[in-house]
Amino acid sequence: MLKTPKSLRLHIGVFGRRNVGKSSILNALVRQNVSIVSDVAGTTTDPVEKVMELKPIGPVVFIDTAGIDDIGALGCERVRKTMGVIDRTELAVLVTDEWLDYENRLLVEFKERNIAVVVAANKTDLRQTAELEERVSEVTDSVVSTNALEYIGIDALREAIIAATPAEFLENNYIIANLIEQGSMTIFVTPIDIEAPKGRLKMLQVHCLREILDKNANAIVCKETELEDVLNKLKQSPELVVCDSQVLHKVTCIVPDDVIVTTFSILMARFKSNFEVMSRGTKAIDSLQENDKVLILEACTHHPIGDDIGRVQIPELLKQYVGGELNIDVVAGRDLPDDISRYKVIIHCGGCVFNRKEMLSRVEKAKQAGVPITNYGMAISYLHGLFHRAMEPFAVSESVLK
Ligand SMILES: Nc1nc2c(ncn2[C@@H]2O[C@H](COP(=O)(O)OP(=O)(O)OP(=O)(O)O)[C@@H](O)[C@H]2O)c(=O)[nH]1
Ligand SMILES: [Mg+2]
Repeated sequence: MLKTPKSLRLHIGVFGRRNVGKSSILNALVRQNVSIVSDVAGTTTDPVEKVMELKPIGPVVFIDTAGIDDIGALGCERVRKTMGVIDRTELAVLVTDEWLDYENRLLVEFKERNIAVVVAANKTDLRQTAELEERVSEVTDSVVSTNALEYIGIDALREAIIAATPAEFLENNYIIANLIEQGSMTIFVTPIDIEAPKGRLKMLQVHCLREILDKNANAIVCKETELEDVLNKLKQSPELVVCDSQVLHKVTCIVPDDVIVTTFSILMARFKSNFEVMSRGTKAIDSLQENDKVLILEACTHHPIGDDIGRVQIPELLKQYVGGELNIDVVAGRDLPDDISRYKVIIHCGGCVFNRKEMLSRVEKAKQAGVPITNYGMAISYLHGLFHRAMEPFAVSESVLK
């Protein structure tokens, strides 16, 4: 893999009203003309993304957005898209040339959602006084004066962004390394079926392999059909087996009981989501009754193929478990159905293509709607009676496991 996947990059969203200089600021920050600039209000319509390395943070993605004050039917649609970008924003650059109610509302939204904010008081060349900066300082402490046309204040803005970066992006945030010891052996079991990406491994698996190597530990990758053979060839049992959810049942039949077995999507729930909420949400499966509504959410929008896990496997397991029909909606991509409170439980995929913030935003929305949320790996292990085993490596309270 040549590049860090987008989902692992710090997401920096650039927000503000139309024409304040959002695209100019983004271009100046990345030193490239990636976003179109013009004096026509409403130039940026769809979010524009640019990935880059920002030392010392590392890989980031900047997202330019349409103005928050856009009007008309199309304008409303653009504002909706901009608000959607907030769901995946970890750090917001709020560009302004006059502090109005729009700015106030955006700031409140960021603060409520725990999103770090840096304000760029742009177009300094058009102002005689520091009135705007003083006004902003009353409501937030990170404000930088900029003139995007002449690149003035852009280095200071970059520094302010680095200073405001959430600690988890500066510290090491592991997916598997803190579950294994140096010198240990992990086996990855991954079916190479028609759903497997062509000619490569899933990025999550590559990421895990890299962490294992960094830890001076070892890994073997095999298909579920070869697992027994691989185990027979090893002189001692592996410390950990991680498999795709759809082969969990098969894998646990092969791997000795004293070996820890979990799934990639459970690792994802820990790495990218609210593990505690999702673990607790799993138990809601028990309360399902015939004809209840279940929402299955999938991050990728791939064309459904074969025994698709979200569309076929989980629904079948759920119906068997409940012993009757269920009303199951499967929704793929970024948009959530309007009223999620209609559902009895939400089952989410691992979310490899989402960043942590977007997953957490979804968990938060489920919480606000009062709907329990769980994830593919947890739900499948639960439905197979293997929840306890698949959750064993993680510190989960007994009340969740029972
Ligand atoms: N004088 C001055 N003009 C600026 C500055 N920054 C941007 N502009 C100008 O302001 C106009 C709007 O800039 P954009 O970067 O397109 O603004 P935007 O916020 O992305 O606008 P929309 O995409 O329409 O929402 C352009 O004519 C820019 O050249 C600045 O610091 N000073
Ligand atoms: Mg723009």
